[in-house]
Amino acid sequence: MRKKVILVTGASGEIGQALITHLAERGNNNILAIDIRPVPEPLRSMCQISIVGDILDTALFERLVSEYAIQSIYHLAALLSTRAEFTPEAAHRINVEGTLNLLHLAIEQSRWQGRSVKFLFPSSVAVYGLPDLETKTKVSKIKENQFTKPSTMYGCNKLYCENLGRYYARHYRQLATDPEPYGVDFRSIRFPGLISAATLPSGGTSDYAPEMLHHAAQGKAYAAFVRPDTRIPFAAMPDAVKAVLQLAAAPRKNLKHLVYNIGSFSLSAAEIKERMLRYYPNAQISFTPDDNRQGIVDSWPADVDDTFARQDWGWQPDYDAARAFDEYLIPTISERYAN
Ligand code: AKB
Repeated sequence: MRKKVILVTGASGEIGQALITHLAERGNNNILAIDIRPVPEPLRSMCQISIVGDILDTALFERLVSEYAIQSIYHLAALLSTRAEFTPEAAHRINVEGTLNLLHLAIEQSRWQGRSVKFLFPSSVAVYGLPDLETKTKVSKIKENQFTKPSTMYGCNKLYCENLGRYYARHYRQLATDPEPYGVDFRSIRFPGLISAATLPSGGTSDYAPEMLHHAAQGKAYAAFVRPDTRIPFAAMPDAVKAVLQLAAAPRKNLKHLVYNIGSFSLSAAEIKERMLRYYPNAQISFTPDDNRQGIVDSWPADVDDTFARQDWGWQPDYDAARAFDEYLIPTISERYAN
């Protein structure tokens, strides 16, 4: 008999580590973790098995089909927006072809198991492309169907993979004489910038917020690569995990969409600095905008309209800005660097 598992790709990444920790703390001992880097302890011990593997390795997935009955897939592996700009073709391979491999794995598993395998896909506010700051200000809370003209390879990848997911969910092999009995149960969230106290970000353009926090907590000077007035939506990592699991648990019949915005709080870089100084009065935080990275963040929305997520699956953040800093970020990160 094949072992029943939950597959998590990008297991060593920020969302991956937070999700696996959360699942393990609630008794899930059937996690199959995959990452291009070794899954670090204590995370590895929380998983049934962890594999150092490449999501571009189709032979790996063929082996997995023979050994595991994958109940659901949390496909978190990706090259984020800044890193993707330095290697756009590699980013396309990883972010798009890698996702295609996972969708193919999901459709195969759906056939084997006689049911639609759930596929949770983290998209991003990077799929939006506001043409200028005036429009960004006027739009304020962006809706899912507005300005989806990304200016980064990462944003293009995420938007295309949302559409790939829709194809695998509703139209896969639509001209076949034996049409697909079970599409993939594809579900996606467009995440804002995520701030974790437990892990450091890597390769994102929203990273100035968590970097500011981690530097202040260590007493290190930090020069943010954006202007003080730069504003995008953020969420505390525990809310990101909550949203993924809440969407995964929602009855399919309640979901009128495949892709959802979620919002928690929207802060300018200056407002983040101001909050940092309340806790770390001696923090040395300055602003040295990098024009190219600034251009990327300026194309992202100031905030998101998450009405559909609230209506269809009851989304409601646990952490607004005040609670995120007072009850999660500062206590957790202070403890992290005190030890
Ligand atoms: C990035 O900065 O690339 C990510 C994102 C906003 O999706 N954190």
